[in-house]
Amino acid sequence: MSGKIDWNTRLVPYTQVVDELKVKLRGMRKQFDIETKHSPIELVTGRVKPVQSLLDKAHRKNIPESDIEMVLQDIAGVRVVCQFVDDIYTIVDLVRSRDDFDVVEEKDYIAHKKDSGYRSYHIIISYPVQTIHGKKYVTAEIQIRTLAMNFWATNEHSLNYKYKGQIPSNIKARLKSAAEAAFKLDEEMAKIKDEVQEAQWVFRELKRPGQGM
Ligand code: 0O2
Repeated sequence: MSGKIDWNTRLVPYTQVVDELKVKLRGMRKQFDIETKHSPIELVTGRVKPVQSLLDKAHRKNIPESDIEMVLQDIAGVRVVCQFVDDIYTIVDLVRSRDDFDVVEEKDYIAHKKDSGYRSYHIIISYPVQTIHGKKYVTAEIQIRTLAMNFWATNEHSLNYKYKGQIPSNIKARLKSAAEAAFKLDEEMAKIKDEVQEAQWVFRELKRPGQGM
């Protein structure tokens, strides 16, 4: 249950941050599409954590409501999904090199996957956003992962929700082997990356206006 804080008002700058980050990351994707044969960005999504989910997470972690903004780093979250594992590190370097926000922390759940089997690269940033009350620094989380990692994480997330965090052990075991399979898929695709990219580029060129198809 919500306490004294008016979260609808408090979350407005977070919504703006998510919107701005989506524009910027999609802009990067567009630029790659025009200037290169292969964009390391497949898709970009984003969300502000719903209030109830925010309060539930704070409750689970014993965080007082007044400390939520200070402690929870993923109230504003954007996700960059890539085709190949290499692409993730291209995006990580690009994010690090930007001067419109600061990188606060990096969590490499690819080199160090979570016990659940979760893999992804997280970058926590401090983003200056202009509000009607002046500049506010908002913490946001950028999750960068492959399509295979995303498929696994989305399914595991749904199961976690369904079982309220208590996934039965037989399903947990299946999820672990699915995580291994997703890892293997990323490895195998990396081996034929050049072939795949060339084929996709030819296909894309064919679809350009005035090229038939
Ligand atoms: P939602 O619904 O995506 O917002 P914690 O959440 O306690 O594990 P922490 O310290 O808050 O971890 O930060 P971390 O590790 O960066 O994780 C934050 C987010 O990463 C999670 O947010 C998920 O989106 C994703 N994530 C982390 N671990 C897992 C996992 O094992 N499985 C899946 N599917 N996603 C994971 P929320 O708040 O859990 O959920």
